[in-house]
Amino acid sequence: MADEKNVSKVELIKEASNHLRGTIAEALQDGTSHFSEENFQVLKFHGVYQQDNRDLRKALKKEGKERAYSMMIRARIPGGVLNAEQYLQFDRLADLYGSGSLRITTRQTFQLHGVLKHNLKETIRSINEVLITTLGGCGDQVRNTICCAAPHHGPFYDEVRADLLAVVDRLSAKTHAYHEIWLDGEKVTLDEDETEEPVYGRTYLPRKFKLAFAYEGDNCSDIYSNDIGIVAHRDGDAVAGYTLVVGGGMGRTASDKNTHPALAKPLAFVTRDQLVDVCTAIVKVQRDHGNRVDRKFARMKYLIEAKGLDWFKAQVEAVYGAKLLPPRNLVWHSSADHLGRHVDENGKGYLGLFIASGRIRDTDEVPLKTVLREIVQTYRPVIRLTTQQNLLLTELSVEALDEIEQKLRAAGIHLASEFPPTRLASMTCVALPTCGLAIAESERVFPAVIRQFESVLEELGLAEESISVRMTGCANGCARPYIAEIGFVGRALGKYDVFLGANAEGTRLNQLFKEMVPLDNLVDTVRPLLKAYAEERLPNERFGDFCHRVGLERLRELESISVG
Ligand code: SRM
Ligand code: SF4
Repeated sequence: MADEKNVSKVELIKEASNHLRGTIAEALQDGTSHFSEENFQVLKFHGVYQQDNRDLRKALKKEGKERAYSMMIRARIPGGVLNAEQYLQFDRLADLYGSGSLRITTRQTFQLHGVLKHNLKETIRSINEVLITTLGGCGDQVRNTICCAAPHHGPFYDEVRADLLAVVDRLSAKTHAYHEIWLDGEKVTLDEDETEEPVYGRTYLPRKFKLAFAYEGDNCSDIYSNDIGIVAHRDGDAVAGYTLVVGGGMGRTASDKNTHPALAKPLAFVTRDQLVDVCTAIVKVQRDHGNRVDRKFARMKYLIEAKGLDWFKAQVEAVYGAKLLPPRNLVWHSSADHLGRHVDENGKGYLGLFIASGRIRDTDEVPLKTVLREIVQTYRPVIRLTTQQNLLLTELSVEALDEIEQKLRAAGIHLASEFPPTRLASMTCVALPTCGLAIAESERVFPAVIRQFESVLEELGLAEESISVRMTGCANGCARPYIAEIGFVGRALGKYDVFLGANAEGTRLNQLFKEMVPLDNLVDTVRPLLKAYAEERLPNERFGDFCHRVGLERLRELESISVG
């Protein structure tokens, strides 16, 4: 690696970081408000993003002052499962050191925003105190591994959970740097032939790497947008094995037509015994062959595209040491989140709450954060964060569910059944003011967009339809907008590209319909298409399928007639 030419700057920083130490420990003591570029890159591996308040940038610059720096901390919570103590710790830290809100992400974990550099160590230490790590929250390694959040019980689900944890364990970074820096762990001296990172080596992976588990039939975790999607098949009450799909990813760069989102493709069927080793082999193939020169093309999807799936499979088989079985056929019955009131296989109740944009905060109108804290303190539920930024309160008695529903209603917090179906299927990314890559608003403007959208649906007699609408503040695709029936993707401040025609199962990408649509015109742009959908749809046809069936040309015609 050291003598390879032209590797990207981040590769050099990783290599020089001594397994992610950099000079973070020293920088934590230097009294400044922010980290150097090198430490900024290394910190990501520890689950920390250095950000600044972009609302204040211009004014501060004018006054000759430095940016308002703070840190975003992203935890790693495999499958999104938290106990009450862990939830309450995040709730507390958000007020104590963060900006007062908790943010559920599209990969079912928590982010804390607004943590000042001098509080960073104490915040990370406190997260670890409740046995949650932030190592692997970000960076060029395996990120938080996601899974359907429904609280199922029984041997099949227990086996999937055990396999998920085994995969996470094998593919997590092993560096001692994390303990040394944040938990004042002893420095460990290794023998010469020992390595701190048996899977990753000195330079980790070429790029971020994402894994998702699903139970066959239920694609609520959007497996096709991951580097590896792992689908559990049933054999009676046990796991028969897993179909692996590989090479998914949403990211693109608006200015480079060669970049694009991709859906993962079926690779192989593996038994439970094979799963961890085959996943490790896939990661190693990407480690050794992925692009380390141009980060725009460093995700595994581009390696598979460049070399072909057959080549890729042969490499995986060579590293694993045996031929792999062909993948099984995958059929999806649902991809909706597990919202509303349910009783699980053990007779325990659970309540799936819709959390707009995953943001848990108190506002003047709704004390959401306070009420959730009180509920968690009183009923001690197991909390499950979903991959659609929502939250499930689980393992509750039916009486407790009644009481919780009453408390929520009394506080003005709507239950999932009280929202229009389209709202429940919506997502946004964070974007401004914290995201350094945002070029347009998302989370902050979406409430007005979705309300306007819902009134058009109502007017057209479509209020009961579920149409997935996802918005992002740039082309990176953090809310997976390219597998939404309607995707609004920020292209410039106040302007969005509109994508249409993905399906509800998450197995078809949408297509670019119109570029640079002003925020105020987004809903009017799709209104004529919704009208045509209301009038011309086939029985049970979803909006995404309608758009796909009639095609872009006709959709554009409909829109231009209405504008004209
Ligand atoms: Fe993301 C970068 C937020 C899920 C694709 N993402 C970022 C950063 C860290 C911006 C940065 O690099 O400076 C954003 C921080 C914003 C903030 O202020 O909090 C950010 N991404 C998010 C979250 C919080 C969005 C949300 O609203 O929930 C999600 C956190 C997930 C987690 O817990 O790990 C989040 N990001 C995703 C997803 C969806 C997913 O994984 O299912 C994607 C698309 C899938 C994929 O990876 O292809 C995604 N984020 C990106 C990309 C484009 C990657 C690429 O291959 O090109 C970037 C930019 C990059 O990596 O250079 C990015
Ligand atoms: Fe930031 Fe873009 Fe991701 Fe939104 S999609 S959080 S704007 S990187």
